[in-house]
Order: sequence, then C-alpha cells, then structure tokens
Amino acid sequence: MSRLVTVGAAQLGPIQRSDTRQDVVQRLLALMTEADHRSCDVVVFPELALTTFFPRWFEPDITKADHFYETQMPSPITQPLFDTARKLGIAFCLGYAELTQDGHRYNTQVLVGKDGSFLAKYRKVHVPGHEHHEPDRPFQHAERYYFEPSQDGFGVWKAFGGRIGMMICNDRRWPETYRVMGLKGVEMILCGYNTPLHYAPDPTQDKLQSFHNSLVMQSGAYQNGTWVVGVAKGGLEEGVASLGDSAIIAPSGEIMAQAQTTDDELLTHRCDLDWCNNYKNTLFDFDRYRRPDMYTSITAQRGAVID
Ligand code: ING
Repeated sequence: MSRLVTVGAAQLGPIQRSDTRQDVVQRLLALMTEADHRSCDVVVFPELALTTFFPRWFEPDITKADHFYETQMPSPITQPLFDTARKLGIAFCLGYAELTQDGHRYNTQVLVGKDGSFLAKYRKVHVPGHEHHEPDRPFQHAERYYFEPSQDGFGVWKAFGGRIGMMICNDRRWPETYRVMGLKGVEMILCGYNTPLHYAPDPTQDKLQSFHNSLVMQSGAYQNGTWVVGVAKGGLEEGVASLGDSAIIAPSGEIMAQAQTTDDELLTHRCDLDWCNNYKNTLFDFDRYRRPDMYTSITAQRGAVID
C-alpha cells in the first residue's frame, strides 16, 4: 500500500510593507481553501510568510522592528489559519519571524497538523547576509542582525505516515542540511524561501539564481532519497525582485510541479513516500555504501593538497 501525501506548495507573491497581517492571512486562507479543493493533506507556505521581507532594511533600533515578529503563535490574527486547518482537515507549514518571551529572535517555521495542533517547530540554522548596516548595498540582507541561528539543529518528525523534515531558505544551499536529515531517514523536506534575484556580494550569480535554486534542491532530494518542497515568496516586493520557481521535487531529483508565476500560486502533487526507498535501498543505502570512516578520520587529512 503506497504512502501517498498530497502536497500543496502555496507560493506567495510580494507582501508590501503596507500590507497588514490580516491582508496576508486572507491570502493564506484562500490558498488553503484552494488546497482543500485539490484534496491536499498539507499546505506549505514560504519563509517569513506573514510580513514583507524586513531584513532588506537596517533599523538601528531593533525594537522598532519588533512589529515584524510574532510574539505568540497562534495570535488572534493567525488563529484563523489553525481553525481552518481543523475545519478542512489540512495540515500546514508556516514561516514567520519569532520573538520569544526572553527576547530571542529566530527565523522560524512550524508544522501544524490536520487537527490544528502543533507537530513541529524548526529554527533556521544557516543565517545568511550581514550583521551590520552596509549602506553601499542597493538593499540590505541583514538576517544576521535580526535573527539568531538555531541551537536545535535539524529535526525529523513522524507525520503523514512518513518522516518529515524542515529547512528554511539558505539552509537549502548547504549539503549538510539534507544529509543530517537523510541520516535520520527523512522522506519529505518542507522549505520556504525569500531569494532576491540580485546578490550584492557577487552579482555574477544574479543570472544563476533560478539555476542554483533548482540545483541545490534537486541534488539534495536525489542524494538523500527524499521529496523536497520549496516554496517562494517572489515577485517585486518593496522594489526588490525576488525569485519564484516554487517546486515539488521527487526523490529521483525530478521536478514534479513548478510555479509558473511569481504571484500567489498553488502547485500540488500526490507524493508517494515509498518512492524514497527506490533510492534509500539501492544507490544511497547509507549503511552499505557510505564511508564515514573516510570522511572524518585522519584519512580525510591524508588527501591534503600535495605540492
Ligand atoms: N535568502 C537567500 C538564500 O539563500 C541570498 C540569501 C540572497 C542568496 C540573495 C542569494 C541571493 O536564498 C535567505 N532568506 O536565506
């Protein structure tokens, strides 16, 4: 009996600074309703899905950015998402900025079950960008100023009849992200992202943003025998052009569904978790074929560059 999970990748178009959380929640609810019409089991929303991507501005008094963070989840404004999940019987994954009661700030993603209860929380491990104001940039990417890196690492949780993991945006560029979860037997990784097309430290990468986005997620999926669901907040947001290209990627590395726009758009696919075993039990049978003794021991140094 195949273990089928119908996934909805709920891409968002721009969220402008003037858009209220109520405006955004209505957009999320519309996508969740569309997902219900397509019999989805889970809907995946982007990173920082409740607000504009505020790290593009540097606010010297960080408390003046507090309104971009959630101090409670759910709050009265986001409660309708949980209520609708329970009413429709649809799980959801939501990225948001978290401000804890003891003052810690994280780039966070939660997985909420079909009954509206919390299943999992993940905090971003690889926090990109910069810590201080860099006025020469056309726009900031000051995530390292606004968010602390996770101290929890990458979890894999039992849900939807399989093993589900989460990552956020820049995490998807690091092979370790997939491998750590791969070693825990992950079968589907849920990922939200905000990726500006312009990369100030090296503009030669600008034209490669779409290629790099697909490259890392397709490779990570294939090399660890897992589904990967990548969901963008894209389009022209506060004057910054951001990548769309949300996709549902199979353990084979094939793209099974891909966004056609940079607006609010739901893409769906009926994912067979058993497909993972076609790779986990053959090419990527880690117990049989991996050589961790060659990766971390003295032999790893033996391959040092020879003059
Ligand atoms: N964003 C980016 C990402 O890794 C970045 C960082 C910005 C990469 C611009 C390339 C270009 O997709 C986040 N939010 O991690």
